[in-house]
Amino acid sequence: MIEIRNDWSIEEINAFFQMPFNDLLFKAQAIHRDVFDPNQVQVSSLLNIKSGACPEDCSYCSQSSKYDTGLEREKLMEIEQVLAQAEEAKKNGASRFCMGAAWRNPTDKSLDKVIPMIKGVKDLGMETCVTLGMLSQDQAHTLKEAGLDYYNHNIDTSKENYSNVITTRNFQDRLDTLEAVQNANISVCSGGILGLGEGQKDRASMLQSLANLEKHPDSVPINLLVPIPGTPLENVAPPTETEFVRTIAVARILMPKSVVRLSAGRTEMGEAMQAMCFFAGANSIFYGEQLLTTDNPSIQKDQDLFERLGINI
Ligand code: SAM
Ligand code: DTB
Ligand code: SF4
Repeated sequence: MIEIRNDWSIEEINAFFQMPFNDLLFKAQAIHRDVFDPNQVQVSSLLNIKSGACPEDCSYCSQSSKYDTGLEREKLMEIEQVLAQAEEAKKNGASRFCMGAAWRNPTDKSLDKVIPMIKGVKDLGMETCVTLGMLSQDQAHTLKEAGLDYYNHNIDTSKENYSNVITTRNFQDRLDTLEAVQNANISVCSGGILGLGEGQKDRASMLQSLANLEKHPDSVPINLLVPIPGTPLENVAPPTETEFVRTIAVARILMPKSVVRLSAGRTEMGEAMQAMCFFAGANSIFYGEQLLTTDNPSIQKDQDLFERLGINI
């Protein structure tokens, strides 16, 4: 029986990070196959429905108005265009469609425009996810009533490292929104980014914050920073490959029943690296040529990868 805990100590988590690599991966894989089909990966597609001009200063992001990244600002997409993209994603095999907006938080007026998009995507028979920034409790209830399945809201890094990366909000703001989403009975998708200049202790602390939430996030995206020219983090050295894989493995061990998503950064990862992430317990990816503003591997490339690894979507 797999035990679900939310009282992980930082010492226990650091000890996982320090295990011999093979022992760590073996442990993570054993837990993984106890809970999930080890050869099944869930695929979600992303669409940026509102691009650029975000008032936040997240120092990794192409869409912050504080940095000159050359990204064009665009207003909220028309619903017809959104639904056409969702249909395309469904045709390609995606089971969930995730819509992102470069907002600090949605206004009630803008939320009213997103609601029909959620309903439209649901009517296509897909699971729905949105990521719109901070939410009030009322807004979370409104999204639930619209039929929303998942809300993505990443804690991004450790509480200790947070103010080095973002200064326009604090770590607690993120936790407050996660609580509002959980209170509204919407499934939570929350994870972070590696490669922000954090250390191993930060990775452990970030996973501790996720794993000690009252309820584990249903989905935990682990992103590798996609360096964006013009942002403060454009030249930060990436984590080593094994450090990245270790983080996936520790996420799998701490949150056995959560779906761990190998998220941004896959264009820079080879076949063996991605295979190792799946072995360590990742069982979801973003599928389709585009993430929000940056490239993702082509569908053909991912289909070839799955074929070679014997993975079903
Ligand atoms: N504005 C909303 C928010 O911040 O929650 C939603 C969109 S925001 C772009 C969604 C997530 O994408 C961020 O929380 C961050 O984890 C991830 N992200 C943004 N830029 C990234 C990058 N350059 N590399 C990797 N992940 C990134
Ligand atoms: C998540 O954790 N990663 C996705 C999704 N949630 C919204 C976003 C990745 C963004 C990568 C950079 C970009 O394309 O702008
Ligand atoms: Fe805005 Fe989200 Fe980008 Fe931060 S991560 S600048 S909140 S779009």
